[in-house]
Amino acid sequence: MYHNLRNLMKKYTFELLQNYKKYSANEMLLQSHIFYEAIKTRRSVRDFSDKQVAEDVIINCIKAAGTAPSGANLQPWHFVIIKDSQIKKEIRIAAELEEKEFYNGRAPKEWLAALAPLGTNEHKQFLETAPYLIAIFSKSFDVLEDGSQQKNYYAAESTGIACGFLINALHHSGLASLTHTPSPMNFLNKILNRPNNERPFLLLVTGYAADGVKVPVIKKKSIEDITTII
Ligand code: IYR
Repeated sequence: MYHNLRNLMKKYTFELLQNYKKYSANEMLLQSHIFYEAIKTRRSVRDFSDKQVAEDVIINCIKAAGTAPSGANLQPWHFVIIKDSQIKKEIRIAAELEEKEFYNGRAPKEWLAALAPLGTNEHKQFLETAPYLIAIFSKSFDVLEDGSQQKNYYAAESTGIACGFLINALHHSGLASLTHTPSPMNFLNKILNRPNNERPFLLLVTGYAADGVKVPVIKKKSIEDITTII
C-alpha cells in the first residue's frame, strides 16, 4: 500500500545548476590540498572548556548539515541543540548509567580491548562542561500532517552523511567535537521528548577544547591502505 501516493503526482521543476565552481586543473589540485590540510587537523577531544559559544554558530553548522544529500531528498534527520544545564545533567546521568554497564560487563572483551588504548571509561564529565550537546535523530519514516506514514530511504546513511557535514562545519568554525554514542541511547527520546519514529543516532559534544587538552597519538591509515585504484 502506498502511503506516499502524493509523491507519485509530484514532479520537480528543474533549473540550471548555480554557483558551481569550475576550477582549472591546477586550482582544483590546490583546493583539494587546502581542504585536506584543514580537515586533517580535526581531532576528537574528551575535555571541553565551559567557555560560551554563540548559538548562531551552532545554527549555521546545523544549516550546513541540513544541505547534505539524502535518499529521495527526504532529509530523515532531526537535530536537538541542548544548552540547558539541567538537561545536560540529566543526559550525563542517563549516559553514565549505560556506560557503567557497558564497561563493566555488557561490552564484549574484544570491544573493550579495542578501546583500552584510548583509556575511555564510564565518566562523562564533558556532557556537562561543553556548552552544547547536539543530539541527532534519524527517522526511518515521517508522520505526515494527516497522520499517515511516509517511508524514508537510506535513513541511516543519509543521517551519517549529515553528521559528517556537521562535524566538518564545527571544525571549520573552530569548534572541537566528540562523537559520543552511549549504547543504547533511547533515553534521549525520553529526556528530549522526541517521537518514536526518531531513532537516536549520535550525541555530538561541542565547544572549545579545554586549554592544554591532550589527545592520543594515533595514525590514520595511509592512502594505499584505504584505496584501490583500478
Ligand atoms: N560509548 C563508550 C565506548 C566507546 C565506544 C567507541 I566505538 C569509541 O570510539 C569510544 C568509546 C564511551 O563513549 O565511552
